[in-house]
Amino acid sequence: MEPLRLGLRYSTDAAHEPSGGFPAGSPHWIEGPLAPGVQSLGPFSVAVALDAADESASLDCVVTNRTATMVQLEAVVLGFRWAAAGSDLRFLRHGWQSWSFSAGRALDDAGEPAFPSGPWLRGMHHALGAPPPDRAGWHESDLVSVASGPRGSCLAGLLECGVATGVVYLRRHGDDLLVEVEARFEAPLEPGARLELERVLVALGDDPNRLLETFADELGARAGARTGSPFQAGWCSWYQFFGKVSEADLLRNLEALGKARVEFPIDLVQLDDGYQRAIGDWLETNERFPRGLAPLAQDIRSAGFRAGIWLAPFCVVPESRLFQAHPDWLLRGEGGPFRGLVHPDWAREGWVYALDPSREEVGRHLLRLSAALVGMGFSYLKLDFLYVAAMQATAHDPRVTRAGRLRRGLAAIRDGAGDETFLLGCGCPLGAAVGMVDGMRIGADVAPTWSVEEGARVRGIEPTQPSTANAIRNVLTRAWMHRRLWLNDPDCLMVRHTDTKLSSAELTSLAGAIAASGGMVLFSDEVGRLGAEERQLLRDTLALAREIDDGGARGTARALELLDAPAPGGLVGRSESAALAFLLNWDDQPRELATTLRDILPAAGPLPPRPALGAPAFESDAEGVVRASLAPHGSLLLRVHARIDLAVFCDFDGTFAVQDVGSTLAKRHAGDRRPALWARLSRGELNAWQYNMELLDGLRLPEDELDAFLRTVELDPGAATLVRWCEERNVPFRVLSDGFDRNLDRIQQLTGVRFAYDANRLWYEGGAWRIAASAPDASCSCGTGLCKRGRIRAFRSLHPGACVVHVGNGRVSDLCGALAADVVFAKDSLADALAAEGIAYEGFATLHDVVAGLERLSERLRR
Ligand code: 9PG
Repeated sequence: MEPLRLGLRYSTDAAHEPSGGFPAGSPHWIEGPLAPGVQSLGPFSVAVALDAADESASLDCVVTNRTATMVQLEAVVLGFRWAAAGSDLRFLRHGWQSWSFSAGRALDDAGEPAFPSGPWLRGMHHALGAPPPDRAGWHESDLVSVASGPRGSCLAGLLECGVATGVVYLRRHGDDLLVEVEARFEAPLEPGARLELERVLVALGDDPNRLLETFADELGARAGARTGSPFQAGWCSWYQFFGKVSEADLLRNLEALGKARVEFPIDLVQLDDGYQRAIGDWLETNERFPRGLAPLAQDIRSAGFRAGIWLAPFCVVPESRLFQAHPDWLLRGEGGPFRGLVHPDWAREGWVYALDPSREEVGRHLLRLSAALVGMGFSYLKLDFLYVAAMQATAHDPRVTRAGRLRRGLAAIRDGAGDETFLLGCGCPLGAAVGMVDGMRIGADVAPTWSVEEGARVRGIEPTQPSTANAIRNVLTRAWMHRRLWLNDPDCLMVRHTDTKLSSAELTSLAGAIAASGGMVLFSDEVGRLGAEERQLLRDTLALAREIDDGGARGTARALELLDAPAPGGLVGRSESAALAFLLNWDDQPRELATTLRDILPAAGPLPPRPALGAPAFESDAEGVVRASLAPHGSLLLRVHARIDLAVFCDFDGTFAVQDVGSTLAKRHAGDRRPALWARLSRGELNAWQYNMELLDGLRLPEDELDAFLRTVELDPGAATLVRWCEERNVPFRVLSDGFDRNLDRIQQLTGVRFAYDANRLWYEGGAWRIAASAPDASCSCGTGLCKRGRIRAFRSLHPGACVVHVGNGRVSDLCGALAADVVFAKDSLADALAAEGIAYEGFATLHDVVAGLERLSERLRR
């Protein structure tokens, strides 16, 4: 990649140039060579710092207005050439916000297709309502793009942090590829003012997926991405009830979810659009929610779920009290308040207006709003239609850029909601939100139809409108963002066969895409009406998605043929010990699929692939070719077991963590009942799980007291190193705990150390603990809720060649696990028990010793 030119778009009659408004006339263009150092260009002096490595370079630009007058800086452009790239190229057309089209296109000479409508509609899904006139013939992509051809791949993007908005332009020039990153600033620079632009990243490589992962790693690191939330599983009202949801609908489903809790391990219940008095008045409900929001949040919580709620915090309609009280808080357009969108169900006239977060008062309002919702008991906020704040409109403070308005608004919401509340971005420009949200919708809405229904299509934005195909396309093309920028929300799963036009094959394809992505799983069906098969599909999707999400600290899913049209052919997610390959037929016709799995998964183990989610019949031969007949929009989801040489299972209480969480809590909060139960346990009248049930089920331990205790739990000093050691070597690592999922999730969040685990279930109901065993084995003498021997045997049956290590400290559940392992690291009473039986083990003091032992062990296994 060769740096080519540095250009600026600006105008000097800044007085009547609104921030982010459509430029009145054509701005000036000035350019010089793109080279490290300082140069004067028109009214600016521009300093470029270049940090180049073998295959990648990052560029930091500082622009200073060296004149005595205000200058409107529209954009800074950094241009590069990829010489001899070849002529047969495809590239990723990446969209601006959550719902925007993102997929591969041919890098032909036509450039970005003309938009069939005006700049206002275009501006909902593109950073720019209209590309600069000199971009005719260029292809366009928002935030980032990657181009690929026979000679490899090339990425360019802006590491947005809430100042500029990045647009990437690409065009062929003979056999070369020209790539330019436009950092759109669209704000005034005062005399002498100095602007540090966000870093531009360019990189070459073989694999477009890997380049995008690197881009996301860098962006996440610079913007402080929030990626540590536990796996999110829940229920959402929207895709069953849409805008007509009532309190009765919610309570009925809440009850059904409570009853199905062990069957569906979800802990979030989220109310969507339809409760509010008016768009803008989020704390007041309409007649379908007569009790208001606070009692509802409390009902959800006392049923043992986290309460989530939808709002469009930057949207306002004239019918709202907010609009009437503060008409001056709105972004402005030509001749009046700026119209952010049209939504006939929301406003009598249809127009929806946008709050202007460049105003301090708006920031205070947003802060109070989110604090009020969290105060009522909501700990998950789905923030929707966020793009309206960042559209090209006139702001009160023109020095706050469009990306700055979004980031300021989100920061105010975060301040009010606190660090612990899960914020989901939706309809959200992607770059500027990194570091602000915990989860992000990365595609269009799903719908109970495969494609957008004939009558509903809006010319130009069809690929962004609600439809299951539109949603799945982005699940595949944006998989690389997961746990690098946030947790990906692929949008809701629907498993029902009634109230839907989706065929069984299409429903299963939606489920398969979500599962292989390892993203969030929210489902949206009337729970009580689901039949046995539908419930099975839901259970399996939850389990598979969680397994993939557990597969690494960052997302593992990669699109197959990322840049193919109309969309990638599939997605492969990896767990610690297997891969899930999702292969989709995008055609409206049946299709014969023949795919060589070896190419997709180099290290497949000896066992043949197994179908998941009721995949259609398939054949696989010795060469690793898989054949299947796929229905229209149907798919094949295959679980492929990786070749595993070494796997590590580790106890939690007293081993991975210093304290024994369960027994400390029991001592403190059920101390009086403990001696009698302990005596019965010792006499063999109770087994370990029965003892837990007697002691802990119904325990009245206030949630904040539990939380205060969990904050004191320390991990073993070598815990993080052990997890990293395993991840770097593709050695499956899993905590096996006879403790509880809720506590393990919380401890991971508090310590920032993520790990896969099996544990028993814990939830709160009516303020008291409820517990359920996850994998007891009546035939095993351990008597625990999670038989470790059973887990290890299940693993071995899939990975017959693996050397299995167990690490532990206890003489009940750990002894059970140790007896099933090949190599045991033991301390405390486990060591004594093993010594007494004459069974070999390696002693340890901290998990650092275990890492050293594993190092030696893997050395031996290599020989
Ligand atoms: C609630 C919904 C759901 C959904 C969101 C969002 O282009 N459109 O007209 C359009 C309408 C609705 C929409 C997206 C786009 O859906 O993604 O999950 O919360 O709002 O109104």
